[in-house]
Amino acid sequence: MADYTEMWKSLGIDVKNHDALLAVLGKAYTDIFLSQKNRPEGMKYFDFVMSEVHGLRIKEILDAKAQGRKVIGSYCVFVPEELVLAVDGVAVGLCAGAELNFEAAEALLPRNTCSLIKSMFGFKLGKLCPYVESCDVIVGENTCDGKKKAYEIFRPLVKDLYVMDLPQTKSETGRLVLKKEYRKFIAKLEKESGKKITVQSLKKGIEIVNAKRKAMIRLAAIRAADPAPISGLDALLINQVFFHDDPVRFTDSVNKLCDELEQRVKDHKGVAPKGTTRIIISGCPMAVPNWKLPMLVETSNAVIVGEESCVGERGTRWLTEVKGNTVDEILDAITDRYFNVDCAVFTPNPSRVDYVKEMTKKLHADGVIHYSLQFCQPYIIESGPVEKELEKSHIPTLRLETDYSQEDVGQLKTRIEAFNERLKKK
Ligand code: BJ8
Repeated sequence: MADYTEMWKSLGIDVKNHDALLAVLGKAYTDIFLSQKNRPEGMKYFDFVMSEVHGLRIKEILDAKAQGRKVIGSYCVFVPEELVLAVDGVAVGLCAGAELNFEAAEALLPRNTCSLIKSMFGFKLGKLCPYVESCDVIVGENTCDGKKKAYEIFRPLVKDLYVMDLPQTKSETGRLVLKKEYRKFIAKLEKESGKKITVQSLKKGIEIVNAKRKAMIRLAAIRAADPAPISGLDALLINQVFFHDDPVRFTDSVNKLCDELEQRVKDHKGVAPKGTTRIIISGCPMAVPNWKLPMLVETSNAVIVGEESCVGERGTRWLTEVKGNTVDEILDAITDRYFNVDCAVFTPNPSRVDYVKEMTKKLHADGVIHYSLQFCQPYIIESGPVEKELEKSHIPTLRLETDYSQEDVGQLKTRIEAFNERLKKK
């Protein structure tokens, strides 16, 4: 990686601590990703992206800013990238996947807050994330109580926090709330960028994002093959890169990888032997660099074949229909698309478990691991009924609760191995 010290300094990054962070991340990446066997050649692009994640990509974003484009950060898949692209903005999903600076975060938040929220504070308070520091606007959302209340404390820490309200029921009123919020968001984006969203710019934004999601849908479908042509770790990484890479280049790279994977399937070539235990992970999103659980699963003689998560199929499986002759009509199509997202903050939320069942069937999975972050009430509470429903359908399910620390690694590994034994005896 080139020397980006001056660029980081210009963003107010704490360069010393940031250097230490990059060293830890680089080692973890080598140990977890580069040590895998039979990786597809196409993963080289994603290895490169990760090696430059705080370097070249940030430079590209700052170059875009210098040309007058606005950088819009977000923490949730309910924030439509289509709208950001329609004002020629740069959309960045902010990650919050590491246990960094939690002491500082806990000075502002209760200790029993989920790791994702603490990480969001940790990165900001420690001045460790060049993405956060590059944003012109950060978009929060009223989803779970944790995030909703945490944004109140987050607001004074950042340049411009814009909070979007979200419905909690899949009712007609809920849909109207969502559309109204998206309308308000358009006004914010137009004011910020000085550009008006037109039918043409909105359709162009939809096309770019649809192409990106189509590539992910293609990748998800290829993983039905046995032997698995790609590891769950690599597939998760691609889902994580989805949030911050240039969308057109990303789409192209995923499609190239899919060409290779389809050939692998024809050649019966995989990352693990045919017949290896196949697992689906369902639950809370895993933001970069949260790789703990997939690493434990895939070093326990199993392969992950799908993620029912916002960093996974919940975030990518729906496309936006390109229909309508006015911005308002197109906004209806965008609202319809996002209203499908079955996050556990919705009540009731039956489509989520239905889709886990569907995924299990189409990806020929042997079992499901339900992953919740500690103190995440929506997913922990929903995990009970999800487990019940899956077991009723003869889908073995393991419920795990964890955080970003490494303290429970041994305990988790034991439980995962015991679960694998159960799946083998099926
Ligand atoms: S649409 S899943 S990205 S809200 S883990 S902060 S829920 S206490 S992340 Fe999410 Fe949007 Fe839903 Fe998806 Fe709260 Fe739970 Fe923490 Fe969470």
